[in-house]
This record gives sequence, C-alpha cells and structure tokens, in this order.
Amino acid sequence: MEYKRILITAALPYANGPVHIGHLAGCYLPADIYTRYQRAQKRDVKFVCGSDEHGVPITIRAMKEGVTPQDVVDRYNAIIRNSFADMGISFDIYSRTSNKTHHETSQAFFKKLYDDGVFEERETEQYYDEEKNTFLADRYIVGTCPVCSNPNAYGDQCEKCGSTLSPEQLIDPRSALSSAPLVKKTTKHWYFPLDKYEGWLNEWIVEGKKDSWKSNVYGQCKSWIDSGLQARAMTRDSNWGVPVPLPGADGKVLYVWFDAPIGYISATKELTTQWADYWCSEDTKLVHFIGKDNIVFHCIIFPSMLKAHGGFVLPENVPANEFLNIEGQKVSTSRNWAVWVDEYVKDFPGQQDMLRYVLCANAPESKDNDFTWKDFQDRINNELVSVFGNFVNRAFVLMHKLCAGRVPKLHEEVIDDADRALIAEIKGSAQKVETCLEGYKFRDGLFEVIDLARKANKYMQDKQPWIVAKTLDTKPEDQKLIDNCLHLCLQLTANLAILANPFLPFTSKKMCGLMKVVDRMLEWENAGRIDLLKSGYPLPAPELLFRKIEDAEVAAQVEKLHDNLKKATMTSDNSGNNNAQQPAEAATAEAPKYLPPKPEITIDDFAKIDLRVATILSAEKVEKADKLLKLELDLGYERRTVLSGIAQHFKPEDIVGKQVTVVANLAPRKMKGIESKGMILMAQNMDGGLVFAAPVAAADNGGEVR
Ligand code: B3M
Ligand code: ZN
Repeated sequence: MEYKRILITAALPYANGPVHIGHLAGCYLPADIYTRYQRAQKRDVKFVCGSDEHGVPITIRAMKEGVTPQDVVDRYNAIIRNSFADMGISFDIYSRTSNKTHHETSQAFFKKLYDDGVFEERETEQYYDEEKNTFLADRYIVGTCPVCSNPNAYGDQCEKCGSTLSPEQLIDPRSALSSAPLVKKTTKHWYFPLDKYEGWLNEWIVEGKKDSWKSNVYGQCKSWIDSGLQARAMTRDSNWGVPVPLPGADGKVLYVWFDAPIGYISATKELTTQWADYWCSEDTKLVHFIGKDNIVFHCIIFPSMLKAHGGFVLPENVPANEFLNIEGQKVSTSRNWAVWVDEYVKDFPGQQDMLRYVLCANAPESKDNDFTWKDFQDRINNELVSVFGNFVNRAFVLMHKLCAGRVPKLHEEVIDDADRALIAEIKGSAQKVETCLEGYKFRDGLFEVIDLARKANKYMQDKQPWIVAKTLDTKPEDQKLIDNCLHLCLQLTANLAILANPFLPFTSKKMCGLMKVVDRMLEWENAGRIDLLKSGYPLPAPELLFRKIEDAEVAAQVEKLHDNLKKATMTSDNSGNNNAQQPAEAATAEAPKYLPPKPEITIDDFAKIDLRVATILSAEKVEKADKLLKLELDLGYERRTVLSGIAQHFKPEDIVGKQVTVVANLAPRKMKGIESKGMILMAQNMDGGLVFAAPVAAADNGGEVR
C-alpha cells in the first residue's frame, strides 16, 4: 500500500501527575523519533497528542488535595506540556480532552453509535453513597480483600496482592467518600457489544497482523480475542467527564476510555481543517505509539468503535513498548520511585539529548528494561562522548591544524581502498538506519548511527593524518592524503548530523551551526552524500557536543531516588486505618517498609570508607537546631567535633561515654557555624527509631572497623 500521509499518535497522558522517564521511553520518545524521521523524508505527517483530563484517577487526586478536578488538570497539563517541549517531543499539536472540540467530537461519535443502535442498554444495581448523593465507581469502594485480607482494597483491585476484584467480592465494602452506609440503586448504562466484533478482530488482527505487529503486541491481542470478548459499559455515573448526549442522562458521562482515544481525532480537528484527509482516507497510515498497559484499548476497543462508526481509517500499526524499571524496581508513583522529566531537565540543563540517547539505547522495545544511573553514565561517557562527540571534535581540531580551518578538497587521484570503504559505509549506514526506523527498531537504528561514528574513529586512527603531517617537508604531496582524510571525516560528520537528527535533534542542530549549514541539510535524501560540505569552506573552531557525567552526579541521583522513596514511605499512613477522605492514600498503606537495596559496589568502593571506633566524650544541644547534637569524640589518635542529627532520639547526658562507629574520612561540613568532621553510624528501625551501630563489646578508640 502506498500511503499518502502518516498520522502519528502518542498516548494521551492522564493530567494527574508529571511524566517520568518511563513514559518517555515507552511511547513519546519512539513516537518523536519516528515523526522526525518521517518529516526528514518530507512525507506528509502529523503528530498529535494531548492531556487525558477525565477519569477516576483525576477525581480521586482532586478529592485528596481538596481542589476541583479542573484545578488538577490545569496544573498537570501545564507541567506535562512543558516537559515534552523541553525534551524536544515535537507534537504538531498538544491538546486537551477538556476542550470544547473534544466534547463535541466525542459526543457526536457516541450519538452516531447510539442512533445506529450499536449500544445495548442495561440496568444494573450499583453502589450509591447517600451522603454524597453519588454512584460510586469501583475505585471509590473500599473493603477487605477476600484474597489477602488487606483492609483497604479497592472495588476494582487489591493493591497489596494485585488481585483483580469487583465490589461484590469485597468483605465489608464501604464508601471511600463518606461514612454513609452503602446502598444499592439501579442505574442505566450503554454497553458496547465487543463480542459482536470478535470475528472481525480475528480476521483483522489474528490473521492480518501476524507479521507486521510487534510480537508483544500481537500476542496480547491474540490472547484477549482467544479468551472471548464481552460487552463493556461505555458510560459512567459521574459529574466529571464528557456528558452523555442523550435526554435523561443527567449525571452520566462517557467512559474515559471511550472519549480519550477520540481525543486523537479532536486534536487533529483542532490542528487542521484537512483533518478528514488524515482520519477518513484509506491511504493514511495511522500509527499509535503507546505503553503496553494500553494495548487492549488501542488494538481492540478503539478499532471496534471506529469500525462500528464507519468511515474511519484503522491503525496500520501499534508499536507498543514494555516498561522501563528504575534501578531494578518497578516505577511507582505512590512510592515516588521514578525519575521525573521536569526534575531531569532542572538537574541536567541543556542535556536533553543525553537522556534521549540513553532512553532510546535502552528502550524496552521487546521486554521490560532497567534504567540505572550508572548505565546512564557509562553510555554517555563511553558512547556519546568517547565515540560520537570525540570523533566530531577531532575532525574539527585536525581540520584547523592541518587544513587551515577550511574544508579540504577531495583529490580523486589519491583515493585509496580505506577511503572507498569509508564512503561505502557512509552510503550503507543511511540505508541501515532507514530500515530500522521504518520497522520501529529504534534501538538498532541508534546503534547504527554510533557504529558509523565508531568506524569513522577507526578510519581516522588508521590514517593518522597528524603523523603524515610531520614529513610534509620532504613529501609535500602528502598534503593530499591529509586533505582526503579530513574531507571524508567532515562529510561523515555531516552525515552523522542527518542520521542522528531523529534521535538527538538538539545535537544535530548544534552540528549544523558548527558546519555553517542550514537545517535543510538534515533532510533524509541527503544521507549518504559525500558532497554536503563545500571544499574551501571556512569552518569555526570546534565546540564540544557533549560533556561527561561525573561519578558525583550519579551518586546524587541515586541518593535522590532513595530520599524520595524514604519520604514517600514515611508519609504514607501505616496505621492500617483507612482515611475516608483519602482513598488514594490507602494504596500506600501497605507499601513495603524496607528501603530497597542500593546498587552494588566493589570492595574498592567500600575500602575508601575509613570507619573507626570512638568514644563520646561530651554531648550538647546545638542552639536553634532541634535535631542536632554536638559531640566531642575520642578517636584515639585525635579528638574531634561531630554534629549528629539525633537530638530527638537521645538526651545528651545519656550518651556520654558510649562507643560509636565513625566515618572518619567524610569531608568536613559546616552546620550552624560549627564544623563537623565525620559522621557516626546509626541503625534505623522500622518505626523510625534509632540505635547506635557500635561495637558490642568495648573496643580500642581509633581501631578500624572493617
Ligand atoms: N490516559 C492511560 C495512560 O496514561 C491513558 C491513555 C489514553 S490514550 C487514548 O496510561
Ligand atoms: Zn489482596
């Protein structure tokens, strides 16, 4: 099929929290790479997204914070939008499902299905809160889990044991909104008969997409279809969402998974009056980028809705990614175990491409993957800096040293086999990257780009123009060899900019500046050419493309993760009492109390720490610091002052004479005007209490603890 245009969508993030790097790696980054590549191919492409501003998670958050749902979505829509912009995610439009166009579009969609008699109307009994005068979505009902006895399980799921539940299964179900007793009332909803689409889905996906869809996506779809589909309610009792456009449907809204995917259509409408070309012509290639938890909605439910409506194009592909874990653990927003994009941007200003690089190189394309800060550092330092950045820098430095700061000529008469091989590599790698990108293999594509830079380094190393330059006095004709080497290295640099552009757009732009070429050079048809830079063209002095990541930055980020987790774990309600006003908190009530293990260190890392036995000679409170005690320690070989944050746990007089373990070579730090030299070790109990981590029997002061 020859496609005339490409419509790319990325899942609409819920506007109830910021985005983390798992979101980026799962969906937004691959979607952006794909889009940038298609634009470079000068194809007619649109990239749409927006905030998903309806649904229970948003109303829960609002209730928890005591604000309106509108406040919540306004706040997070802004944060999310900025994070994407900062990271160079180049949507043609980033809309919101609370917009008027969206309400109208999704209502018209619903109305058409209704008028065509697609829906089944069903009356069911549902829990109702008489104090708040509202039906309760499953999430708003809490009770005891029949499987693990967790007293704070939700009506749809127990977050402790992971069981999927229905409110009927809960023991002692109660409202999460008030203390009113639960009553049941009948309510009417409109069901979409997914079962009637089973045959069609079988043909379209199971038979038709076997070879073109990723196996993780295809497999999930097949098992859903094989296990039989059931009608699903497409409306809910709520006052936050798109109102059901039928008379007598007050207090009812469209189910969020009904309206959200229609958000792709509404966003396209807002973007262009030609929206119907993108949505209603067979020659549009529609591609949904999503995370794996959204597969069923994008592959089964939404396509069935589109099919029922008629007149819309169906997705050609849904290249869903798996999940990205952080330092060996699943991302958890309630435990704050995540790397937030807005924080990354603050911590690493101007270094968006470093994150884009690592998230793509390590993307969870076929299985869950792990992000670690150490791996981040290794990939940046060993690949981006040492291979890519270093090559470009050397090419520029040598051109200034050996070719008077101008792009040297290519002398046909002295081209040798190594030059020819490099030229072939330049041509071949454009094709290789292209094949990867067309097939949604973004990791492999990026690998090809780095591989070209690696080969370029080797070429330069073999040619050694700086050595050739030493004998120019006796062999002036060798200047031609130097020229050819640097000519090709610079043309290769231009090619790197083109090939890297979908992945590292900030870098490619910077490279265009360095090469004094216009951005149009980055068009894909230029890839593989070796006449991109004109001979004789003077170029400016090199600028480093990337910087190294220091050990201290890695340590600080790992510490930040652990600190965040500690804070989240400590503020969660561990009492087991469910606070009726805060249903979402119940989820964290049973969060593990143990902090997760830190990353492995080597014996050499450990050996750097100088641990010594010491005795507390005196202890006193520090003025205007309710947590600090000032301790005088006898380390045997010296006395010193250490400030310790234990004032709320110990009385000064109770600890004088105790032996402790000291980190003796910790860099001194001033607090409240007093210099603290070292730190004493404490063990932390689960209830937050502290005990000295000290020798159990009398030991010599100054003795090493190993
Ligand atoms: N907001 C779910 C999610 O963020 C949902 C995606 C909607 S895409 C139409 O996982
Ligand atoms: Zn349970």
